[in-house]
Amino acid sequence: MKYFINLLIVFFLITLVVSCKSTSAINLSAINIADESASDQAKLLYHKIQQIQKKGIAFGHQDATAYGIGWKHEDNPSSLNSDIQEVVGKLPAVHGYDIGHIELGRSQNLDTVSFDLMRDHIKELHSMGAIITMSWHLDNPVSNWSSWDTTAAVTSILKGGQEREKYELWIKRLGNFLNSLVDNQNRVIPVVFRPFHEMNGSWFWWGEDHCTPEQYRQLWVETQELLKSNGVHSLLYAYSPNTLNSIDDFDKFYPGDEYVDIIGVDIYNHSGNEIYTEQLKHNLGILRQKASVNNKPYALTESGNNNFGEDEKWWTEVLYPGIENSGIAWALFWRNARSSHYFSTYPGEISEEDFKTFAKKDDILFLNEVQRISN
Ligand code: BMA
Repeated sequence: MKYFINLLIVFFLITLVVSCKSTSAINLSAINIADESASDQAKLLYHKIQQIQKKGIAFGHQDATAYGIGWKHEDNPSSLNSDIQEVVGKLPAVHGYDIGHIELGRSQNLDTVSFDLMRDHIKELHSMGAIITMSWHLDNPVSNWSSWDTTAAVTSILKGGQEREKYELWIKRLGNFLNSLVDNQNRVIPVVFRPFHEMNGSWFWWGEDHCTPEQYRQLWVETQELLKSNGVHSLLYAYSPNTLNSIDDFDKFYPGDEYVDIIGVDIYNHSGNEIYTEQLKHNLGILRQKASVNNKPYALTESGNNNFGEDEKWWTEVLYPGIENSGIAWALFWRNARSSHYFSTYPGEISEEDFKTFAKKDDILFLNEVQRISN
């Protein structure tokens, strides 16, 4: 009996040593990200993204659990629902949110998602191992209209600008929200933050025709400084232009390696299937080339088919050939807002069966698979 107990103790000690080794094997001080005071949680997220990239492509969906086609979370608040889960029985691994209107102190974002609901879902999804990413369709600080109002505004919020004070207040509100996202041990939940996206297009006030590349870079750097001075250290910063024609397009507004953690690109299927697949290959090739130099993880930060029409096999025949072996850590599909504005599938949708086939591919990862990838 004594021998047996001794054996048990030895076994217990070995297990302890092995499990401690696997956590301490991550050398956090060797992870250098844009925020030099980044939290351990942010560094662990960075590490997790690097691990995911080695295994496959995490499937992401915008506002996945807040609403879908024909339902919203408030209708059935007791459980986490998602169009994707209804189709394949699994939740997405990456969850995108937009925090537009947090700057105004509102209780709901620009798409009427309540910030309280967003916080609750982020807490729950993070505890299950999901990755959280955020875009920011902030209003135009000069005209007080939307992100799509292109009244000149960038210089007005840079240091010394007329609306600087307002912008500082906006960042304070944003910072308060980000710091309110805490796990059950009161640690701030890390987020991939993707501000001022699609800057190489001209549809947003921070876009190509509305500021110079220098002003854009200054906006990026000053925003990062303001967030840090508001005590926000939970972010990985993602730079995501819209579909690129060349590597120069990528470089034009790039804030610099020391201010960016993840590189991405937003590509929608606007001009037909063949062009889309080609754009994916070409653009993800550009990211791969950049990453081979700056060693940053990269992702398809927004995508989707905004006109499924007859595209029953869109997932396996149009999207997949463009992303397979690309090395991206994730692909995030935009929101399923209504049947005339959706970017992923849902029950009864034309590409539903094909999505099931796509989801079975070894390299397409859902929450249950990403959960197992340790920090
Ligand atoms: C856009 C559209 C808009 C939405 C915005 C922010 O691409 O989906 O309806 O308000 O994203 O989510």
